[in-house]
Parts: sequence; C-alpha cells; structure tokens
Amino acid sequence: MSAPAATRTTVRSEAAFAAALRVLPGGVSSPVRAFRSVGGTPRFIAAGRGAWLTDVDGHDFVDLVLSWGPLILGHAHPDVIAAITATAARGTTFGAPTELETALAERIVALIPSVEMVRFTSSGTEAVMSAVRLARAATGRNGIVKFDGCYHGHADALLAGAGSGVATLGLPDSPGVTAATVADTIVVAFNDLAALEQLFAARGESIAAVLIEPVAGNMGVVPPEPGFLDGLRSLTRRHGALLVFDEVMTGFRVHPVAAQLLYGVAPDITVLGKVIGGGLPAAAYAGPRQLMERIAPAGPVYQAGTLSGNPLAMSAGLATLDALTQPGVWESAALWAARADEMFAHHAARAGVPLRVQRVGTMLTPFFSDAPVRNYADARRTDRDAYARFFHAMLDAGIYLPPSAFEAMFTSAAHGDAELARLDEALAGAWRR
Ligand code: KE4
Repeated sequence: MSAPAATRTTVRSEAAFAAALRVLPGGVSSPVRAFRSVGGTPRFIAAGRGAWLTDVDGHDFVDLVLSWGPLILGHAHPDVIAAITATAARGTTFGAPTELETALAERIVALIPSVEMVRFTSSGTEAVMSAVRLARAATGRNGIVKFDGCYHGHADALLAGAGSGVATLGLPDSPGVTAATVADTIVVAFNDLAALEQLFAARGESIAAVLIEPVAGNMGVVPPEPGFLDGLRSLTRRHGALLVFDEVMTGFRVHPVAAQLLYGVAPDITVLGKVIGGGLPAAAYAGPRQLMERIAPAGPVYQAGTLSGNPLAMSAGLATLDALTQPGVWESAALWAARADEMFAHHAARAGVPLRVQRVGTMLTPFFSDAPVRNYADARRTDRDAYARFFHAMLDAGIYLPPSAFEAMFTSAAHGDAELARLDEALAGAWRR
C-alpha cells in the first residue's frame, strides 16, 4: 500500500468529477457521495480490495465507509466474487423464481426468530415503503410515526422533517413531496418515550405503525436509551399499532444478526438491506406469516419489482452470510471497531479536542462534542466544521471516512493490524484547528 503522501494529488478525480457534473446531477448517483457537507472533490474510486480503496489518482485508503455498510467482509471477498461469477455464467436475471431467493429467505428465517417469511426488493427504500404499505393495510390505519434524524430511504411519505414541537405532523423534507403525502407522518424525537406516550394517548387508534432505526445510524450512531425500544414495543402492542424495525443498516452490523436480538425486542416487521445483498442491490421486508401473506400475490397488498430477488444479489448475499456466520468473523470486525474507538478517543484527548465516539458493534461515529448525542437536536449541535477539517486531514493521511458528520463508519472482517497502524498514524496529525 502506498504511504500517505504529504499532498495527495486529485487531478484525475477532479477531471472525472468535471465530466460527471455534465451528465449526472451533482456529479453523483446518490447525494452524500458528492462531499457537499465536507467540501472538496469527491474521490473517484478505481478499485477496492479487502479493507482498502484505490482512487483514480492511485492513492490507497483504509475504507471506513464500505459502501455505507454492505461490505462487512471487505471489498471483493473471494467467496463473494466466486459466487457472483458462477451465477452470472448461468445468466443474470430471469424474471422468474429461482431457488436462490428461497435459500436466502430460509437463511434469514433461521437467523431471526420474529421472521417467518421474506419479500425481497432491490433497495432499502422500496423495502421500507412496502413495509409501511403492509402496516397500513394490516391495521386499516394511516398514521406512521418516524423519528427525527432517522432515514428510511426516499419514499415520499418518509421524507418528512420535524416541525417545532414534541410530536409534529411531518413537514415535507424535499420539494416535490406534497403536504398530503406526509399528512399522516408524525415525527418524534429519538429516545423520547414520553412524547410517544402522549402521542398514543391522544391518537393511538389512528396509528398504523412506529418505524424506527433501532440504533440510529443516519444522524451518526445514536443508540436507544435503556427501556426505549421496550417502551415502543409495549405502547404499539397496547394500541394495536405495528412496530417496524428498519434494520437496513443495523442488520448484521450492531450484532452478529440484528438489533432486535441485541436488545431482545421483537418487531412486527423487519426491514433488511445492505449486508444481505453482499454489495449487490438487495433488500427485504420480513415478518410473521399472518402479516406477510397479505402481500401480492398471496394477498391483496400490491408490491413488485423487475429485479427483486436478483440471482446475482442472492448469490452475493448467501456467500456473505455463509462467511459472516463462521466463528469469529463478525467478532473480528467488532473488535477492530472497539480498538478504533479507543484510538479516536486517545488521540482526541491528547490534542485537547472534545470528541464523543458512539459505537454499537461494527458501526461507530466520532461526534465533535463533549456531551452525549441522544437525538437529532444533539447531533445538530455538534461541531460539523471540525468534522469537515478532520475528514480532510484523515483523507490526506489515507483514511476514507464518511463525507458527512451525520453518518456511521463501518468496519469489516478484512480490517486488521496494518489498517489499525495506518489509522493510528493518521490520527496523530488529524486535529487541524
Ligand atoms: P437504499 O434505498 O439506499 O438501499 O436504503 C435506504 C435506507 C433505508 N434505511 C436505512 C436505515 C438506511 O440507512 C438506508 C440508506 N442508508 C444510506 C446511508 N446513510 C445510504 C447511502 C446513500 O444514501 O447513498
């Protein structure tokens, strides 16, 4: 691996970005990739291998984004590549059932006790959107509760921001999202069980579901406070609403299987993504048979997808779960995260910089804050300019962090001592004022 250059040229990334800006809005296929919240030129990636990325200027980075979570085995894991290659040789998609979908669904059912059936989609957005539709159909109610700072994909009804006030009717969070489509979305502060209790007391009978990232990752890593998830479970059960765990990010990340097993709270519907596709497009919503058999064609709740259950993605997911469930594999990624956590804290303390590292399993966020981050309001109070400076110092030193203070970092089973040594070296000089 190349040593961190004093100044890493970005000539080819800059040229690539200029070309991309001419034909792709913002030069990217997903907003966070554009470096807008940290500034500078996004690095165009040429290759990934294990824990490392190489950009088009030939610079190597220890990757702590891992495509936003899917690559828990690291880039181009040989078992995953072999599985994809073997499947691709027999064709890439059929628009017909394959045994691969059944095999991956059986694997998920065996791992998650609250799940009896699975429906695959191609993205987390689709899976969450469909889970919401299923919850509304099953309860005959319209209201959906989400938490400020949690992200569940870009379906209109979920692009709802919080207004002022404890539990507010969602406000459109994007042009093009109409007030009507978020009129049934209620936004509450994460970890605020009292607000939920007030809300349910007032209008519990109109609420179809509470939708949550059981460990928030999209405002940075914010764990549920003790009793919060249990409280959601008993409130929703008491009022006949469903509890939907969006485990697109937390699945196989905060625990070897799922947040619901880490905290011992079983939701009615589980949404998965990222890791189950092994780096290819796949997500799923899942739950008990009596709910899932409402989905077409078994039942009337319509949902479909040309490439849902795609054979390549199923093969990559199966190979990933096969490798991940071997003894010690997940644990090695979690141990690396714990060692990185200590290293961040150690170097920040030496530099006299207030840093609060929040970590669950293999995902973590260093907040520039001296106070704990319990919710989105807390996250917004952290020093994002400091994070942006830190991000670039680390990038120049060969560490690829999320280009946003409100994201999670991810580790993999491919991260080892060499990567930790590179992190230590980078952190020693990363605290630019
Ligand atoms: P996709 O539609 O991007 O596959 O999944 C949406 C989604 C749903 N639920 C949770 C908890 C998620 O974290 C996501 C997507 N995560 C972001 C990272 N914060 C993906 C990165 C991006 O948007 O480019």
